[in-house]
Amino acid sequence: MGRLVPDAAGLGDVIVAPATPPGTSALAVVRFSGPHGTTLPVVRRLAPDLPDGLLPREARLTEVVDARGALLDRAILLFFEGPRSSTGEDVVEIHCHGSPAVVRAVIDAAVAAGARPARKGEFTRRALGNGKLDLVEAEGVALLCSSESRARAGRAIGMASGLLSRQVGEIRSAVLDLLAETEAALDFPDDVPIAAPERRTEEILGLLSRLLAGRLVQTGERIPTVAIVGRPNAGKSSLFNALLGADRAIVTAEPGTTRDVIGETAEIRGEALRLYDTAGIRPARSEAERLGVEAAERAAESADLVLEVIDGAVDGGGPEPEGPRADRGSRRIVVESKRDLWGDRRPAREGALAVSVVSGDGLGDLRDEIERALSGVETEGEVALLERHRRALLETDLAVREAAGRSEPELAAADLRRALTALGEITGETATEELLDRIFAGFCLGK
Ligand SMILES: Nc1nc2c(ncn2[C@@H]2O[C@H](COP(=O)(O)OP(=O)(O)OP(=O)(O)O)[C@@H](O)[C@H]2O)c(=O)[nH]1
Ligand SMILES: [Mg+2]
Repeated sequence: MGRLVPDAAGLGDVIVAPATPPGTSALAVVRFSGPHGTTLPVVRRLAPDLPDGLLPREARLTEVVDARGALLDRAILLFFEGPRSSTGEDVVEIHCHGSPAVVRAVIDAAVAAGARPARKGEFTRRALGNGKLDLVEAEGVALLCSSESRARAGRAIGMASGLLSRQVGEIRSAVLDLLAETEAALDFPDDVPIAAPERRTEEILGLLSRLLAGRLVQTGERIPTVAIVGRPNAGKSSLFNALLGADRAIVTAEPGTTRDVIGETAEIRGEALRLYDTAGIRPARSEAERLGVEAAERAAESADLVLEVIDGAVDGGGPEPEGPRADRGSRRIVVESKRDLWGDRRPAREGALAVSVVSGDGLGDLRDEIERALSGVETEGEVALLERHRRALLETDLAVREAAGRSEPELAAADLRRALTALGEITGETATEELLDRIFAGFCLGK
């Protein structure tokens, strides 16, 4: 049967994409989704020995072949029949061996069999279209799949699992009640008590301010950078390794060991950050050292946080580092190293945090300080918001306040409808295609 309108968005296509990241792993998942009855015929061309009566949700070991019938892999295949699937359509997952070559071959074979490579976020967009999740939940999924730290993942899961949507829903139903009362006052001006709307307005504003107190997160949020700097031999590389939990940088008793900037992603108190070890700063004795010192200074200048390491084993804590001393606006924590060598003879220098990588003393406090310096915000029990959500909530707040100040019910009702539109933009009921395009462009492939 021909279509009445051309399917420009490709909604009728069977789409395919890897659902797992590139690189080698034990398993990789290739996922298909298509309208009812379309997915299995495509998949059968890849997996010709699938039985006719394939049951939904039954794991099947099957051979996967290319267009010429050559064996690509033996894999587990799962069929989820719409609407009981992640997208609401007929979904097939092929769990193959986690080799990038196998995954590529399976995708190529799928395309030869009639599937189309999915666009960014296309699976989630189909799920949205089929009412499997709302827009906030879709955004939460995107945030979750780009989360590099536990804390960030924790905030995303609140969004992805519908926590924010439920709270927005609560506000929405309170606004709807208020609107109903306001409209009743329009129709039957004499019957409605005046006091009720005030209490309801208070309730709505209270719910809004609770939500607005939530932490703002950004999609594609850059992870913060932390540079460790100081004089040669101060113990920078030792601290770098200790914070990383791995012996990544070379440590020796010889000053000038580190010549280059070494960057690694670390997790501190659940937050991901990029940690840099740098060359000790002193008048350079060679071209390589000079370049290393310059790179260290650049790293310190561009970092969100600088850990300035002072050698506690040198008399009196040693001279001040000559390098990136001047305050260039980045936050810094002064760390006095090697506490095990001096800690029972004298206190730490003023304003410095004493640590020892040998005894582990002070490392916990340092992690807390780093976390505090980078966030400055308490994270317990908060609801994460995207800037887009915050703007819509502020718009709702304004509209509800304006409604409360009106003496004419017609005008109040118009304000409240504006509030409902703003709330609907958050969960997607009143979101435009343009907004959806913008949001889904930020998704990863295969989501
Ligand atoms: N006892 C003790 N020794 C430490 C501690 N931290 C570092 N050291 C020693 O101090 C020396 C220098 O350590 P590194 O970590 O290489 O110092 P660095 O600042 O990276 O030095 P450069 O790369 O040369 O600038 C090594 O011999 C370490 O074993 C500590 O907490 N306690
Ligand atoms: Mg070093």
